[in-house]
Amino acid sequence: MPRFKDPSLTSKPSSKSPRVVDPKNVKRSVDPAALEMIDVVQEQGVETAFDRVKAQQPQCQFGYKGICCRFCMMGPCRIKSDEGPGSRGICGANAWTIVARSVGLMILTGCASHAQHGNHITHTMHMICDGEAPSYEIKDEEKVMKMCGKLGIDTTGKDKVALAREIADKAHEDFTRLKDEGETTWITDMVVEQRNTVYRTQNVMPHGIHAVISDLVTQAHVGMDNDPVNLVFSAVRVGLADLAGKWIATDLSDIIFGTPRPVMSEANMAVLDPSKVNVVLHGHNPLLSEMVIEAARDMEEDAKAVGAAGINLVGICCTGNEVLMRQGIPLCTSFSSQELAIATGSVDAMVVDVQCIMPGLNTVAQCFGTRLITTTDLVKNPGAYHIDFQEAKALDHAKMVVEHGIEAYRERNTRPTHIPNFKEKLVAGWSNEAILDVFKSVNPDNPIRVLNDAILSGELKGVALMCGCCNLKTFQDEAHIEIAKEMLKNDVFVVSTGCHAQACAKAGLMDPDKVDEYCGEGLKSFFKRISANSTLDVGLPPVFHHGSCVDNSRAAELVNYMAEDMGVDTPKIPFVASAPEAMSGKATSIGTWCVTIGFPTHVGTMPPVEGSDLIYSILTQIAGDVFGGYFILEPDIEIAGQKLLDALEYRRWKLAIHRQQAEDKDTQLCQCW
Ligand code: XCC
Ligand code: SF4
Repeated sequence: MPRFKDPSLTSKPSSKSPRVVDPKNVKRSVDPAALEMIDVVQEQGVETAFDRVKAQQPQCQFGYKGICCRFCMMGPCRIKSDEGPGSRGICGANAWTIVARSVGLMILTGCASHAQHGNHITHTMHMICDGEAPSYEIKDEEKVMKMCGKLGIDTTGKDKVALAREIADKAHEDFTRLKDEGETTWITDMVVEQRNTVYRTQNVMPHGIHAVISDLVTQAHVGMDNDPVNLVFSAVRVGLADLAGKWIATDLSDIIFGTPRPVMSEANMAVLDPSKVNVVLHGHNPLLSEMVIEAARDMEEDAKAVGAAGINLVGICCTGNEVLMRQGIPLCTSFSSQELAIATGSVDAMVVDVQCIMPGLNTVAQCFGTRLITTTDLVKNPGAYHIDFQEAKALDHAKMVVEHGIEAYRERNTRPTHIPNFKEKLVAGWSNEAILDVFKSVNPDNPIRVLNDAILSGELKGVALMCGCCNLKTFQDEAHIEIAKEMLKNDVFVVSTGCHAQACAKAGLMDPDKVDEYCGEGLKSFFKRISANSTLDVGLPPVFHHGSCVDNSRAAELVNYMAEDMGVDTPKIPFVASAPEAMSGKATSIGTWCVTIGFPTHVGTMPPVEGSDLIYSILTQIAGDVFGGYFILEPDIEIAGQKLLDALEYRRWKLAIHRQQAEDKDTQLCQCW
């Protein structure tokens, strides 16, 4: 059971805080650039998500609670009463089954998206190793060797390409393995042994990623699984498959493009430059964006030939995070304000691949002369340009993207632009490898011990993974920034991914000059200690940019390193997760594995589960008993911060007691649990 110091706090929402904040207010952001652009589009009568969220109010309460079903054509069915025929769908499914199926479906879309991302990179790695994708290379030999170590691949006498091929083979097996053919390697070889045991005994260990997805889809069909608990446990298995898929994506991306290292850059709309050809890289998968970067380097002169000062690449969403982490490409904005970036009138081309590409984009693009370019047959948008991006001809196809940008710049001519003058500087690129390198200056033999010791000594209060989308049910970035500040003030080491990282970047929370302003005394002294002998040429920022959404795998790796070093299972570690503005199916699948790995996991926007008291209590209570992690559902920003700090404190207290006992009895820490 989760415990909070203040007994009035529980994992359920604390107060009557509204599910949709200030529903009729269109100025739904705290980002100054976004607020300025909302005024601009309002004046011009250009419709964006900020208008549409208002138009959708009030939202359907059946949908909100998860108690409507459209899974077959006898429906739609709604749960209208507590008893009698109105308490079930036509087939007899009750609220518990309907909620479990519909939430399971959200988790499925998330897992499938991350799996598609991972299998795309796996396929490309095969092509690279077979000489079929000459624009790419196996760049990071160190990561190849690290992965061979983790996966038990014998390296003797093999070069990096042969080894990369074996790694890709293992990943391919993880996607395609069928039931009774073994377990998912990117779980079994990545988490501590105690976790594997829990996953096996609870029967949630995934076999193959695609098979696990297909099983839950099957269970959700009309006339299939009517046991809500069984459905939830299948959804947990899908959550773990999500973790495996994204972990593969991270590891293989590092191998192909290099493991991120600290890099300086800037964030927010003033990174757009009206004198240059502005090309926005938007979506998720670095296979496309890395090539566009290379193409743009080759094509500077072409841009100058049409009168531009050069080519300016900027990022949005997780593509933005990928290219920021590895190449220092500046960040333009995050999910909710993607249309507003186009409304600056300065975006010549926006190239997209997969995920978080708003269907509303092209309408705005057409108003402002922006060429929206889709690149995969999984994402098309009527009226947009389409380049069928093929890995075999990656650089040629990327050049076509840049050509569109140059052409659109020529057409832009003297059309006015309006770019809000806001940007912040930042340091990104904090892979675990980069973080451990910093710790090495204190403890070269066992760098992770530096973090563990700081927590055990009380200098740090724990670690928080802050992640997830922006959701216009709340004000963009407000909860992201306020909860992060609360963590920093209370000496919590914050790693951040996805649109949370972008909120922090835009608010200056990744600027090393802001450490004194935002961090508590413990965190400040920790940073001072670890940077004293470090050879880094950049400062340490308050919040550490840990990467894109798939890179939440880096947080899973970090907690496993910590647990391994302490000799305990992952739920014993003072490590919490928070998605203050979760929105996508991917956020639900990430939240699911966060709980199974043992994180108290805060979600600030309510998932559609409140119509089933059973599912609701599984998420907030029973999960804690079974997996050690549990959901904290809390829209109230201040109380959410308190709950996260309480959850960390409880674990620190427990860890200290057991550590004392272990010392007294001269046993391993794990034996006293
Ligand atoms: Fe999309 Fe990854 Fe969410 Fe942002 S955070 S809105 S999923 S870009 Ni992952
Ligand atoms: Fe209604 Fe059952 Fe069909 Fe869902 S599956 S729409 S509850 S009849």
